[in-house]
Amino acid sequence: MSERDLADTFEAIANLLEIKGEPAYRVMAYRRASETLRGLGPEVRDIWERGELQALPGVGKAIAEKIDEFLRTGRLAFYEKLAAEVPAGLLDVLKVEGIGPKRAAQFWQELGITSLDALEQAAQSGQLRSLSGMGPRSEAKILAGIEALRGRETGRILLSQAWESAQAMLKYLKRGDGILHADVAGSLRRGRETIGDLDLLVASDSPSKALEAVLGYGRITRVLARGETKTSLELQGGLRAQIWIHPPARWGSAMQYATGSQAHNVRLRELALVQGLSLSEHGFRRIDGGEILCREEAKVYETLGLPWIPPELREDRGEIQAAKEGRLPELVEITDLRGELHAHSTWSDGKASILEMAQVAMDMGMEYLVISDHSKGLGIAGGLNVEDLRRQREEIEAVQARLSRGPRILQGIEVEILADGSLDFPDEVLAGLDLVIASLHSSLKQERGRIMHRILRAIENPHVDIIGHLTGRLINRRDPADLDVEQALRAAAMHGTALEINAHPDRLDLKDAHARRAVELGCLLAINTDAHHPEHFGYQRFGVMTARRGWVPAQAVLNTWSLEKLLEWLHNLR
Ligand code: DGT
Ligand code: CA
Ligand code: ZN
Repeated sequence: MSERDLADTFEAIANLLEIKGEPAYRVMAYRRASETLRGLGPEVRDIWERGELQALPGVGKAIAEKIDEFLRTGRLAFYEKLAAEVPAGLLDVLKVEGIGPKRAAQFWQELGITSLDALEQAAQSGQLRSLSGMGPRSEAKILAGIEALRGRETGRILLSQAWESAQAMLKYLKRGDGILHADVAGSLRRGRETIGDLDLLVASDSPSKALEAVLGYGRITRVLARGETKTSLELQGGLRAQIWIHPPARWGSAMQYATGSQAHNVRLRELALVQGLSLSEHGFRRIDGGEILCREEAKVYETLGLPWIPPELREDRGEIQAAKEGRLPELVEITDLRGELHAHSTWSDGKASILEMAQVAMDMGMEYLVISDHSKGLGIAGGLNVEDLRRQREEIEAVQARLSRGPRILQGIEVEILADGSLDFPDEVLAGLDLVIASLHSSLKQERGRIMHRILRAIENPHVDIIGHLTGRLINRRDPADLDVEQALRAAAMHGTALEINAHPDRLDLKDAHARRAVELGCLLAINTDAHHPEHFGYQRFGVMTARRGWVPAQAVLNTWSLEKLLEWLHNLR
C-alpha cells in the first residue's frame, strides 16, 4: 500500500459519502484530508512515525486514527464498510467528465445504474432524459465523456511518472553485474507527454550476465517475454518496460532504433536503402554482407549524410528534411533557463513561504524568481486582494534583503480571467505589479465564442505579460477548453503577449504542436513550472522537453533571458 493509495482511499470515501447523501461538512473533511495527503506524498510516513499527523491541515483526531490504521494494516474498516453499502461501479461513473456525486446518486437511486456500462446503455437508449435536469444534450455529453474516459484508460501514463520509474530502474541497472552502461530510449527519451511503456537500453559484453542482473530488479512483477536482445517486463503498478541489451560497439544503432519513433525509423531505413545499406538495431549491413557498426548514435546519422537529430524531434514531422537542409533548430536546453516566472507561495495555495521558495531558487542558481500567487477570484486557492498584495510586497522586500545574493524576487500575480472576460483586478492594480500572468481556471466549459472572447480580451490587455496554461487541459483527466488555438496564437503574436508552456506534468500546456505553431507565428514563450512547492521547480525538465518537441529555440523563451533584458521587455510592453 502506498501513500498514493492512502490519498485515493480518502478521496473515494468522500465520493462514497457524497453519493450516500451525507452532509457536506463530513464529505469536505475527507476531501481536504485527501488533498493534504496527496500533497505530502511519501512524507506522510515520517510525520506519522513522529506522531504528528494531527498537526496537518484538515487532519483531526478521527482522520488521524484512520490514517494510522491504514498505514499500520494497509486496510481501512470504515472504507470497506462504505464500499459495501454503495456499489463500487459508481466510482467509475464519477470518473466521467461532468458527473459529480449528486448526479451519480440520482442515476443510482432513480434508474438503478451502478456501472459505466449501465450508464452508457441508459444514455444511448434515451432513458437519462427522463431525469430532472437532464436532456438529449446532456446524454450526448455523457456518451462523449465515457468515450474520452475509455481513451484515457489505454494505460498511457504521465511523462513525469514514467521518468521517475525509469530513473529508479536505471540507478539499479547501472550498478548491475555485467552492465557497462544503461540509459533511456523510446518515447520517454523523445519526451512525449504520455508514455506507453519504458524502453531502457543496457550495454554489455556478456548479455546473459546482464540479463540476470536485470531480472534481479526488485520491482518486477512479471516477465512477459525474454528474447536475445529484448526482454519485456511488468513492474509494480502495472507499467511495462522493455530492456534492450547490446554490446557497446553497437550502442549507437541500438539507441537510435529503440528511441524511435517508429515513423522516424522507417524514414531512416528508406534513406539507408537508397545507399545500398540496410539499417537495424544492430547497425548497417551492406549488400555484400559487410557491416558498419555504430558505437555512437551520431554515427548512424552521419552514415546517412545527416547531422545528429535531437530525440524530441524524431516524429517524422519534417525533421529529416530540415536536417538534410541544415535547418535544424537550436533547441532550448534546461541549462538555458535563468529563472522562474510562475511560482506560488503560502500567500495563496502554495505549500512553502516566499523565503523557502527563494532559497531553493538560489540553490538552483536562478537569477530571478517571480512570485505569482492567485488573485481573489480563485477563492478555493485563497486568492489575494489588493491589501494582501501590498503586504506581500513588503515581505518580498524583506526576503530580498535577507537573500542579498539570491535571485531577484519579482512580485507577479496569476490573475483570474473571469467568466465575462474581465480580469480580477483593475488595470491600475495590475500596473503596480512586476509581471502579470492571466489564466482561466473556471467556466472552462463555456462554448467557443465565449472562451475566445475571454482569452482575446486578456491577450489584448496591455498589462498582461503572459497567458498561463492556455487550454486548461489536464492530461488524462480534463479535456482542453473549446478554443481556436490558431486565433489565440495569432493575437498573442500581434500584441506581444507571451504564452506559457506550463511544465506541470498534468498540464504541459501549450503542448508540443501548439508551441511549434506559436514559434512559427513569432510568439514569445515562457517555460513555467507553476511551482506550489520548491520541489516543483524540478518540473522544468518536462517543460523543456515539451518546448523541444515544439522546435522551440532558446531565444524565444523569456526565461532564458538575462534579468536586464527581461525587465526591459516588461517595461516596454506596458
Ligand atoms: P510508447 O511506448 O507507446 O510510448 O512509444 P514508443 O515510441 O516508446 O514505442 P514502443 O515502445 O512501441 O517502441 C520503442 C521503439 O522501438 C520505437 O520508438 C521504435 C522501435 N520499434 C518498435 N517496434 C518497431 C517496429 O515494428 N518497427 C520499427 N521500425 N521500429 C519499432
Ligand atoms: Ca515505449
Ligand atoms: Zn499557477
